[in-house]
Amino acid sequence: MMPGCTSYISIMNTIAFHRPAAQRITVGEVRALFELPFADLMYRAQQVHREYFDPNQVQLSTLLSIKTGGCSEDCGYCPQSAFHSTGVENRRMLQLEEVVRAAQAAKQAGADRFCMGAAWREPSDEDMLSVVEMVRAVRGLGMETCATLGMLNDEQTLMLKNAGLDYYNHNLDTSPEFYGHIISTRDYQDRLDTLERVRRAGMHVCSGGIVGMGESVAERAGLIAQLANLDPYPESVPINNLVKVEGTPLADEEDLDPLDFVRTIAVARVAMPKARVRLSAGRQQMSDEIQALCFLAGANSIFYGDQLLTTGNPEVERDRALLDRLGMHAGKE
Ligand code: SAM
Ligand code: DTB
Ligand code: SF4
Repeated sequence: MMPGCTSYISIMNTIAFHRPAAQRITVGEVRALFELPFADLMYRAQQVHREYFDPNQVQLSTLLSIKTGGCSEDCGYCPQSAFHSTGVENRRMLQLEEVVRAAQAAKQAGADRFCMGAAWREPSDEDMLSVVEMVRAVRGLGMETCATLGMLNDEQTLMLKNAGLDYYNHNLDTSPEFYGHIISTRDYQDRLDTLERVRRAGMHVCSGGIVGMGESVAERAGLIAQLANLDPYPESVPINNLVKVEGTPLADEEDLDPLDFVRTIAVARVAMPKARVRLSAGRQQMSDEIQALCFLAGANSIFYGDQLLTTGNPEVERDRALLDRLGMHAGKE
């Protein structure tokens, strides 16, 4: 088999995503990356990034909240948890036509992936029937599909796969050690089990976390090590900067040094060379210059559209202007 032919490339891709047990990255090794001088870390991240990706290309995903608020989980960061009074209204699930209209608009604006999010601990059987229709319809528009619906059982995972779902987003959120400070209503292993089901069903895994929740550098390193040691590691890794929402337990958390956010992106890039690292929540509060550093650090995907789930995201015009200023273009190949 010749280097360059399709099957050679696909075998090499498979090998690269797997990290044999002997090559597991330790929390200490990830921490050592965090502690490199900024310039050295950025240099390493850029070397790795350029090995596998066009550094001027960014993939655009648009989010839509298909079911908002009233969630039975107690995630300390989340404005949609029924445990917190944040003023987010509980809304019924969107109708199929509303979802299709939003996906058409996202495609028109230039997004190639449409991600449907629901404020559920897990979907009910009835919910699944509607979601499956939505996935089919969005796929029918020629967009990549992603969903984030909470925990899944085997049957639900298969239903999504059969409907043509490309990616399932389910975040580890933080390290196993820090997790209990943030969420008490489900445990870390539940999350790993859902990711394992998604992987076994043959869908792409999208999993990342949140920084700026008061975790230590070691705990931040613990999150990246967990993600990187998934076998294979996720194809898509969203790194969220905590959006502090009034009424949530984390509303008064101290701001993360923006350069530590950039470092987290760079470390994720080095630890997971072939993953799409997504510069996710928190961009609205970030300067263009910090976002530019995130792209230099190896971020190559963003949420694109004026809204995340319940909070804001930079306006499409601001993003277009930023990508223009940086000579970057949208794409996913
Ligand atoms: N309910 C499903 C679940 O938790 O798996 C799906 C939706 S949930 C809102 C998806 C992810 O959004 C969470 O795992 C978390 O990483 C992120 N998120 C939620 N609130 C956030 C906030 N205030 N700041 C940053 N990220 C947040
Ligand atoms: C992810 O990692 N970040 C997105 C998406 N996956 C679903 C969600 C961010 C939510 C930010 C808070 C909100 O808008 O409610
Ligand atoms: Fe519910 Fe997801 Fe928010 Fe947790 S992050 S409260 S599971 S919507």
